[in-house]
Amino acid sequence: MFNPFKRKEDEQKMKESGRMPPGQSLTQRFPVLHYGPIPSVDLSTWTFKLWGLVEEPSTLTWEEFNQLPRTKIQMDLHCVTRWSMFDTEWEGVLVRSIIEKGLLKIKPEAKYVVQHAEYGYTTNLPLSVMMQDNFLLATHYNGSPLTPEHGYPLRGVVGAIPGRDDLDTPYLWKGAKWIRGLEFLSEDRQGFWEQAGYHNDADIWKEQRTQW
Ligand SMILES: Nc1nc2c(c(=O)[nH]1)N[C@H]1C(S)=C(S)[C@@H](COP(=O)(O)O)O[C@H]1N2
Ligand SMILES: [Mo]
Repeated sequence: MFNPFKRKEDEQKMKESGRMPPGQSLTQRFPVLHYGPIPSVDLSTWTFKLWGLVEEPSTLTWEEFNQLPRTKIQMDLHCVTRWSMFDTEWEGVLVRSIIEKGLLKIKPEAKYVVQHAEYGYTTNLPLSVMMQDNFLLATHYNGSPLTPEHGYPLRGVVGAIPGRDDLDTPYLWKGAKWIRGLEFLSEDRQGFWEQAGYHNDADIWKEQRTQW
């Protein structure tokens, strides 16, 4: 429930515990933020493609995607527009686990990954970041399937795992809602917001919001 007094209190706690990145403030609601319309999805024709610098490009159906090994993680989300949400719970597929299990074989030259979503939205990350524990191809949020506005049926999501100072943590735009595939590259290629001037690395602790 929205409660302004509780909000301030919780925000203070997060600041004291070192979980609040500079320039952020706590939100109690899950804002919806994206460019363009919300796609409608037919799971019987939905596919997820893996291509570029991979040994074998593949196209997974929804059913096949759901047979991949699954993981649950708790993360704090930080949006470049300055809201932060704490202790959110996500379930889905870790890119590292499909690579480690040999379900996806990437070529050694692959160093960067572009997420491709509906309507041409893209965002880029180094492969090393996408393989961390804090990047998930998520089907569920807080125990339920994603809602259409938050990326149903599948989204990339990236956030901070409390205590994991070893992880790079980018802002939330580095996770594409309505994601339909991953393209593996040897050279970096900037995505939608990055081309518009958002910071390529987007580190929440260094406050890398824009390139200007
Ligand atoms: N496909 C797509 N994914 C997207 C975006 C978008 O415009 N299109 N916006 C990004 C931005 S800027 C943010 S902050 C988050 C917001 O996720 P939310 O709406 O679930 O809060 O989605 C990211 N993923
Ligand atoms: Mo954003």
